[in-house]
Amino acid sequence: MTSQSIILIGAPVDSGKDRRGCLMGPDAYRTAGLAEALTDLGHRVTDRGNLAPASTMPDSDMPRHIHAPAETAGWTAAIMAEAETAMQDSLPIFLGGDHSLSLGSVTGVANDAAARNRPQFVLWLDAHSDFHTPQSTGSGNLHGTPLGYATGRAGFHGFPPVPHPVPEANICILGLRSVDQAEREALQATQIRCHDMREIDERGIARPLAEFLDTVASARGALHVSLDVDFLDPSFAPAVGTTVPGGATIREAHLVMEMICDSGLMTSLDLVELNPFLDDRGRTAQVMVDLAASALGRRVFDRPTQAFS
Ligand code: NNH
Ligand code: MN
Ligand code: MN
Ligand code: MN
Repeated sequence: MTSQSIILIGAPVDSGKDRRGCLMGPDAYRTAGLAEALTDLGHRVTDRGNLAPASTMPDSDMPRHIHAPAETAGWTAAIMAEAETAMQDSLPIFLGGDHSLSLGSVTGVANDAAARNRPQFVLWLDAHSDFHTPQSTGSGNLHGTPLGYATGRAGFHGFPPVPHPVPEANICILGLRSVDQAEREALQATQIRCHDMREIDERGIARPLAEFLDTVASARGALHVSLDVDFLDPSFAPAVGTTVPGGATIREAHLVMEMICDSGLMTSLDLVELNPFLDDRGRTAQVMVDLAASALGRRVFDRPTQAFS
Protein backbone atom coordinates (compact mmCIF):
# COMPACT_ATOMS: atom_id res chain seq x y z
CA MET A 1 0.00 0.00 0.00
CA THR A 2 1.19 3.52 -0.65
CA SER A 3 2.69 5.52 2.17
CA GLN A 4 0.13 7.59 4.04
CA SER A 5 0.30 10.46 6.47
CA ILE A 6 -1.29 9.21 9.69
CA ILE A 7 -2.15 11.28 12.77
CA LEU A 8 -2.66 9.55 16.11
CA ILE A 9 -5.17 11.46 18.22
CA GLY A 10 -5.40 10.41 21.85
CA ALA A 11 -8.94 10.85 23.18
CA PRO A 12 -8.97 9.48 26.75
CA VAL A 13 -12.75 9.75 27.07
CA ASP A 14 -14.03 7.90 30.14
CA SER A 15 -17.39 9.61 30.66
CA GLY A 16 -19.54 7.44 28.38
CA LYS A 17 -20.25 4.84 31.05
CA ASP A 18 -19.77 4.20 34.76
CA ARG A 19 -16.86 1.81 34.83
CA ARG A 20 -13.56 3.65 34.68
CA GLY A 21 -10.33 2.77 32.91
CA CYS A 22 -10.69 3.69 29.21
CA LEU A 23 -8.77 6.90 29.91
CA MET A 24 -5.62 4.72 29.91
CA GLY A 25 -6.34 3.47 26.37
CA PRO A 26 -4.22 5.93 24.35
CA ASP A 27 -1.11 5.19 26.40
CA ALA A 28 -1.70 1.45 26.17
CA TYR A 29 -1.73 1.71 22.35
CA ARG A 30 1.46 3.76 22.51
CA THR A 31 3.07 1.20 24.83
CA ALA A 32 2.01 -1.63 22.52
CA GLY A 33 3.91 0.09 19.70
CA LEU A 34 1.22 1.47 17.41
CA ALA A 35 3.31 4.30 15.96
CA GLU A 36 6.29 2.00 15.39
CA ALA A 37 4.16 -0.67 13.69
CA LEU A 38 2.73 1.87 11.24
CA THR A 39 6.13 3.49 10.63
CA ASP A 40 7.54 0.03 9.81
CA LEU A 41 4.86 -0.27 7.12
CA GLY A 42 6.27 2.86 5.46
CA HIS A 43 3.76 5.41 6.75
CA ARG A 44 4.55 8.87 8.09
CA VAL A 45 3.13 8.90 11.62
CA THR A 46 2.58 11.90 13.87
CA ASP A 47 1.34 11.49 17.44
CA ARG A 48 -0.37 14.73 18.39
CA GLY A 49 -0.76 13.64 22.03
CA ASN A 50 -4.00 13.62 23.96
CA LEU A 51 -6.96 15.98 23.57
CA ALA A 52 -8.84 17.53 26.48
CA PRO A 53 -12.59 18.16 26.56
CA ALA A 54 -13.99 21.64 25.81
CA SER A 55 -15.94 23.14 28.69
CA THR A 56 -19.71 23.09 28.22
CA MET A 57 -22.75 24.06 30.24
CA PRO A 58 -25.09 21.34 31.51
CA ASP A 59 -28.43 21.37 29.65
CA SER A 60 -31.53 20.95 31.80
CA ASP A 61 -33.40 19.17 28.99
CA MET A 62 -31.06 16.18 29.19
CA PRO A 63 -32.78 13.23 30.93
CA ARG A 64 -31.59 12.87 34.53
CA HIS A 65 -30.36 9.29 34.22
CA ILE A 66 -27.70 10.19 31.64
CA HIS A 67 -24.17 9.73 32.98
CA ALA A 68 -21.86 12.79 32.74
CA PRO A 69 -23.59 14.53 29.79
CA ALA A 70 -21.71 17.85 30.02
CA GLU A 71 -18.31 16.15 30.07
CA THR A 72 -19.17 14.00 27.06
CA ALA A 73 -20.58 17.02 25.22
CA GLY A 74 -17.24 18.77 25.86
CA TRP A 75 -15.32 15.80 24.46
CA THR A 76 -17.62 15.73 21.44
CA ALA A 77 -16.91 19.38 20.62
CA ALA A 78 -13.14 18.95 21.01
CA ILE A 79 -12.94 15.71 19.00
CA MET A 80 -15.22 17.01 16.24
CA ALA A 81 -13.01 20.06 15.72
CA GLU A 82 -9.79 18.01 15.81
CA ALA A 83 -11.20 15.46 13.35
CA GLU A 84 -11.97 18.18 10.81
CA THR A 85 -8.45 19.59 11.11
CA ALA A 86 -6.74 16.20 10.88
CA MET A 87 -8.73 15.24 7.77
CA GLN A 88 -7.16 18.12 5.81
CA ASP A 89 -4.11 16.09 4.85
CA SER A 90 -4.02 12.89 6.89
CA LEU A 91 -5.72 9.72 7.98
CA PRO A 92 -6.59 10.19 11.66
CA ILE A 93 -6.65 7.28 14.11
CA PHE A 94 -8.65 8.15 17.23
CA LEU A 95 -7.24 6.33 20.25
CA GLY A 96 -9.98 5.82 22.81
CA GLY A 97 -11.30 6.20 25.21
CA ASP A 98 -14.77 4.73 25.35
CA HIS A 99 -17.11 4.66 22.35
CA SER A 100 -18.66 8.03 23.18
CA LEU A 101 -15.57 9.50 21.49
CA SER A 102 -17.25 8.58 18.20
CA LEU A 103 -19.94 11.21 18.75
CA GLY A 104 -17.11 13.59 17.84
CA SER A 105 -15.01 11.56 15.41
CA VAL A 106 -17.83 10.49 13.09
CA THR A 107 -19.49 13.91 12.94
CA GLY A 108 -16.12 15.63 12.49
CA VAL A 109 -15.05 13.48 9.54
CA ALA A 110 -18.56 13.80 8.06
CA ASN A 111 -18.20 17.59 8.12
CA ASP A 112 -14.95 17.23 6.18
CA ALA A 113 -16.54 14.86 3.64
CA ALA A 114 -19.40 17.30 3.11
CA ALA A 115 -16.93 20.11 2.43
CA ARG A 116 -15.36 17.91 -0.27
CA ASN A 117 -18.72 16.87 -1.70
CA ARG A 118 -18.06 13.25 -0.85
CA PRO A 119 -20.62 10.98 0.81
CA GLN A 120 -19.55 9.71 4.23
CA PHE A 121 -19.81 5.98 5.01
CA VAL A 122 -19.34 4.28 8.38
CA LEU A 123 -18.35 0.68 9.16
CA TRP A 124 -19.23 -0.14 12.79
CA LEU A 125 -17.46 -3.22 14.20
CA ASP A 126 -19.21 -3.89 17.49
CA ALA A 127 -21.25 -6.38 19.53
CA HIS A 128 -23.69 -3.48 20.07
CA SER A 129 -25.45 -1.14 17.69
CA ASP A 130 -24.90 2.08 19.72
CA PHE A 131 -27.99 3.65 18.13
CA HIS A 132 -29.70 4.94 21.29
CA THR A 133 -30.73 8.50 21.99
CA PRO A 134 -30.53 10.01 25.49
CA GLN A 135 -34.27 9.33 25.73
CA SER A 136 -34.18 5.69 24.60
CA THR A 137 -31.14 4.46 26.54
CA GLY A 138 -32.00 2.49 29.65
CA SER A 139 -28.44 2.44 31.01
CA GLY A 140 -27.89 6.19 30.64
CA ASN A 141 -24.46 5.45 29.14
CA LEU A 142 -23.66 7.68 26.18
CA HIS A 143 -21.19 5.16 24.73
CA GLY A 144 -24.38 3.43 23.54
CA THR A 145 -25.44 6.48 21.45
CA PRO A 146 -22.81 7.55 18.87
CA LEU A 147 -24.63 6.17 15.82
CA GLY A 148 -27.84 7.80 17.04
CA TYR A 149 -26.09 11.16 17.28
CA ALA A 150 -24.15 10.86 14.01
CA THR A 151 -27.29 9.99 12.05
CA GLY A 152 -28.99 13.10 13.40
CA ARG A 153 -31.46 11.57 15.85
CA ALA A 154 -33.04 14.18 18.14
CA GLY A 155 -32.59 14.61 21.89
CA PHE A 156 -28.88 15.33 22.35
CA HIS A 157 -29.48 18.50 24.39
CA GLY A 158 -26.35 20.49 25.12
CA PHE A 159 -24.35 18.71 22.39
CA PRO A 160 -22.98 20.44 19.30
CA PRO A 161 -25.43 20.48 16.37
CA VAL A 162 -24.83 17.88 13.65
CA PRO A 163 -24.75 19.79 10.35
CA HIS A 164 -24.05 16.75 8.17
CA PRO A 165 -25.75 13.63 9.54
CA VAL A 166 -24.51 10.35 8.08
CA PRO A 167 -27.28 8.84 5.92
CA GLU A 168 -28.56 5.59 7.44
CA ALA A 169 -28.06 3.75 4.14
CA ASN A 170 -24.32 4.56 4.37
CA ILE A 171 -23.82 2.61 7.61
CA CYS A 172 -22.93 -1.06 8.04
CA ILE A 173 -22.70 -2.78 11.44
CA LEU A 174 -20.84 -6.10 11.71
CA GLY A 175 -20.64 -8.33 14.78
CA LEU A 176 -24.00 -7.68 16.50
CA ARG A 177 -25.00 -9.90 19.38
CA SER A 178 -26.37 -7.52 22.03
CA VAL A 179 -29.10 -5.13 20.89
CA ASP A 180 -31.59 -3.54 23.32
CA GLN A 181 -35.31 -3.71 22.53
CA ALA A 182 -35.69 0.05 21.91
CA GLU A 183 -32.67 -0.01 19.63
CA ARG A 184 -33.88 -3.03 17.72
CA GLU A 185 -37.18 -1.31 16.93
CA ALA A 186 -35.45 1.91 15.92
CA LEU A 187 -32.88 0.05 13.78
CA GLN A 188 -35.52 -1.98 12.00
CA ALA A 189 -37.12 1.26 10.82
CA THR A 190 -33.83 2.35 9.18
CA GLN A 191 -31.76 1.33 6.18
CA ILE A 192 -28.69 0.63 8.33
CA ARG A 193 -27.11 -2.66 7.24
CA CYS A 194 -27.04 -4.85 10.35
CA HIS A 195 -25.15 -8.14 10.27
CA ASP A 196 -25.36 -10.16 13.46
CA MET A 197 -23.05 -13.01 14.49
CA ARG A 198 -25.53 -15.60 13.34
CA GLU A 199 -25.42 -14.24 9.80
CA ILE A 200 -21.62 -14.09 10.01
CA ASP A 201 -21.57 -17.74 11.15
CA GLU A 202 -23.81 -18.74 8.24
CA ARG A 203 -22.42 -16.62 5.40
CA GLY A 204 -18.94 -15.78 6.56
CA ILE A 205 -17.78 -12.26 7.37
CA ALA A 206 -16.25 -11.51 3.97
CA ARG A 207 -19.44 -11.41 1.95
CA PRO A 208 -21.41 -8.74 3.81
CA LEU A 209 -18.24 -6.66 4.10
CA ALA A 210 -17.44 -6.98 0.39
CA GLU A 211 -20.98 -5.90 -0.49
CA PHE A 212 -20.63 -2.81 1.66
CA LEU A 213 -17.16 -1.92 0.37
CA ASP A 214 -18.48 -2.20 -3.21
CA THR A 215 -21.18 0.34 -2.32
CA VAL A 216 -18.63 2.73 -0.82
CA ALA A 217 -16.37 2.38 -3.87
CA SER A 218 -19.19 3.00 -6.38
CA ALA A 219 -20.20 6.16 -4.50
CA ARG A 220 -16.56 7.31 -4.23
CA GLY A 221 -17.25 7.74 -0.54
CA ALA A 222 -15.10 8.46 2.47
CA LEU A 223 -15.02 5.50 4.88
CA HIS A 224 -14.79 5.82 8.65
CA VAL A 225 -14.11 2.54 10.48
CA SER A 226 -15.03 2.31 14.18
CA LEU A 227 -13.52 -0.72 15.92
CA ASP A 228 -14.97 -1.47 19.38
CA VAL A 229 -12.89 -4.00 21.36
CA ASP A 230 -16.07 -5.96 22.11
CA PHE A 231 -16.47 -6.78 18.39
CA LEU A 232 -13.80 -9.38 19.23
CA ASP A 233 -14.39 -12.52 21.20
CA PRO A 234 -13.50 -11.93 24.88
CA SER A 235 -11.38 -15.11 24.94
CA PHE A 236 -8.55 -13.21 23.26
CA ALA A 237 -9.69 -9.59 23.86
CA PRO A 238 -10.69 -9.42 27.53
CA ALA A 239 -9.91 -5.73 28.18
CA VAL A 240 -13.38 -4.27 27.77
CA GLY A 241 -16.11 -3.49 30.28
CA THR A 242 -18.89 -4.99 28.17
CA THR A 243 -17.64 -8.41 27.07
CA VAL A 244 -20.18 -10.45 25.10
CA PRO A 245 -19.29 -14.08 24.30
CA GLY A 246 -19.51 -15.29 20.72
CA GLY A 247 -17.59 -12.47 19.06
CA ALA A 248 -15.40 -12.32 15.96
CA THR A 249 -12.40 -14.63 15.92
CA ILE A 250 -8.90 -13.27 15.52
CA ARG A 251 -8.87 -14.36 11.87
CA GLU A 252 -12.31 -12.90 11.11
CA ALA A 253 -11.14 -9.59 12.55
CA HIS A 254 -7.88 -9.60 10.58
CA LEU A 255 -9.71 -10.54 7.39
CA VAL A 256 -11.99 -7.54 7.86
CA MET A 257 -8.96 -5.29 8.27
CA GLU A 258 -7.11 -6.83 5.31
CA MET A 259 -10.14 -6.38 3.06
CA ILE A 260 -10.50 -2.76 4.21
CA CYS A 261 -6.83 -2.24 3.35
CA ASP A 262 -7.16 -3.85 -0.08
CA SER A 263 -10.16 -1.64 -0.84
CA GLY A 264 -8.05 1.49 -0.33
CA LEU A 265 -11.21 3.19 0.96
CA MET A 266 -10.55 3.86 4.66
CA THR A 267 -10.12 7.55 5.45
CA SER A 268 -10.33 7.49 9.28
CA LEU A 269 -10.31 4.94 12.12
CA ASP A 270 -11.43 4.71 15.77
CA LEU A 271 -9.88 2.22 18.22
CA VAL A 272 -12.31 2.32 21.15
CA GLU A 273 -13.44 0.79 24.44
CA LEU A 274 -10.04 -0.64 25.42
CA ASN A 275 -9.90 -0.68 29.24
CA PRO A 276 -6.26 -1.47 30.10
CA PHE A 277 -7.24 -1.92 33.77
CA LEU A 278 -9.00 -5.13 32.69
CA ASP A 279 -6.28 -6.40 30.36
CA ASP A 280 -4.16 -9.49 30.69
CA ARG A 281 -0.48 -8.53 30.26
CA GLY A 282 -1.36 -6.07 27.49
CA ARG A 283 -2.64 -8.68 25.08
CA THR A 284 -5.84 -6.88 24.09
CA ALA A 285 -3.91 -3.67 23.38
CA GLN A 286 -1.52 -5.73 21.23
CA VAL A 287 -4.38 -7.34 19.28
CA MET A 288 -5.85 -3.89 18.55
CA VAL A 289 -2.46 -2.60 17.36
CA ASP A 290 -2.04 -5.67 15.13
CA LEU A 291 -5.52 -5.11 13.66
CA ALA A 292 -4.72 -1.48 12.91
CA ALA A 293 -1.52 -2.65 11.20
CA SER A 294 -3.53 -5.08 9.05
CA ALA A 295 -5.86 -2.25 8.02
CA LEU A 296 -2.85 -0.22 6.99
CA GLY A 297 -0.91 -2.75 4.99
CA ARG A 298 0.68 -5.46 7.11
CA ARG A 299 0.77 -8.68 5.08
CA VAL A 300 2.36 -12.09 5.09
CA PHE A 301 2.43 -12.17 1.28
CA ASP A 302 1.20 -9.76 -1.35
CA ARG A 303 -1.62 -11.41 -3.21
CA PRO A 304 -4.31 -10.34 -5.65
CA THR A 305 -7.67 -9.35 -4.20
CA GLN A 306 -10.19 -12.20 -4.21
CA ALA A 307 -13.85 -11.86 -5.07
CA PHE A 308 -16.16 -12.71 -2.17
CA SER A 309 -19.61 -11.64 -3.32
N1 NNH B 1 -26.79 -1.08 24.51
C1 NNH B 1 -26.13 -0.95 25.79
C2 NNH B 1 -26.33 0.44 26.38
O1 NNH B 1 -26.81 1.29 25.70
C3 NNH B 1 -24.69 -1.32 25.71
C4 NNH B 1 -23.81 -0.36 25.04
N2 NNH B 1 -22.46 -0.76 25.35
C5 NNH B 1 -21.44 -0.84 24.50
N3 NNH B 1 -21.57 -0.41 23.24
N4 NNH B 1 -20.39 -1.32 24.84
O2 NNH B 1 -20.67 -0.75 22.27
O3 NNH B 1 -26.00 0.68 27.53
MN1 MN C 1 -19.58 0.41 20.90
MN1 MN D 1 -19.79 -2.62 22.08
MN1 MN E 1 -32.02 22.27 25.52
